[in-house]
Amino acid sequence: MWDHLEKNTSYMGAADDFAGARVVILGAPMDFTVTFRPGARLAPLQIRLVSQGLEEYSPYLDRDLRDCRYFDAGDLVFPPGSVEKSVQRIALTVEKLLVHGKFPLLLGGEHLVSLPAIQAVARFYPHLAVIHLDAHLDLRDEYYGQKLSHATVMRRVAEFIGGENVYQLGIRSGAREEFYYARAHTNLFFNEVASPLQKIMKEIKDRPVYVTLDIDVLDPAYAPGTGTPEPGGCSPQEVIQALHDLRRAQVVGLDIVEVSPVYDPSERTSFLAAKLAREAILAFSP
Ligand SMILES: [Mn+2]
Repeated sequence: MWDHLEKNTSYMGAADDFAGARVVILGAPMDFTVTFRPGARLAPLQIRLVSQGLEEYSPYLDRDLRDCRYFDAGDLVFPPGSVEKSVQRIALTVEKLLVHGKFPLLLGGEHLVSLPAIQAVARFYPHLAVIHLDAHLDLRDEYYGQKLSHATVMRRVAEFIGGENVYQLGIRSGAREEFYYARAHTNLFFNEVASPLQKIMKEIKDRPVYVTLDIDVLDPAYAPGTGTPEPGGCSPQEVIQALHDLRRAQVVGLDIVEVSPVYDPSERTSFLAAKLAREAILAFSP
């Protein structure tokens, strides 16, 4: 389709019809800035592989993937180690998808991949709200001297769109200064996802919304395959419920990041991510 894309396998049931699709899956297999445990670059492929084991029908929504037209664009190819060029490549590709009227469903990769995606979406949809589901605030100003890192991603997002437009849910970890920054600049909701979402729905429902979903918002019991697991997280049901509730908002893009298959031989984390992707496709397709 475009430059710098390669495709080894597709998410289950994806049609070979870019023009007719609303949701377009795009893999961003990057983990160069991860400091603790790398491996998230393997997630887009693994999520697609295990997706074949899921049903196409969602009993929650009474919708079937066969009723939706969505396209799998494959994975972006990154110049290894070049954070700036990789981030730029994500922004350019997401921009193109938006120009074509698509809903980008990005599969990370580390959380930094969300920054260029959100910047592209915010340029395209003014007054964007970002729903950030994560165990971690990711609000450091820099990490090991780096401004662009998976530990600083939401700080850069807050600076770009204004912290008042960032809603951070499920949070239960961060440095003291990150929590102080959040209390002063963003909308912080400690530990929970579903009930805070109910509270903010009025504020966001008439605005374009981008959802960034770090898999570690879920408890490591459900999602052990991630770089920085944080005990005390929420359940899959809570996140699925949140995705369904977000149908009442105008969600224009979504990512699922920080799945790291190597730490989970049971593959349950990838299965969970594949199921969340299914619910997102069904929830946000016309
Ligand atoms: Mn996280």
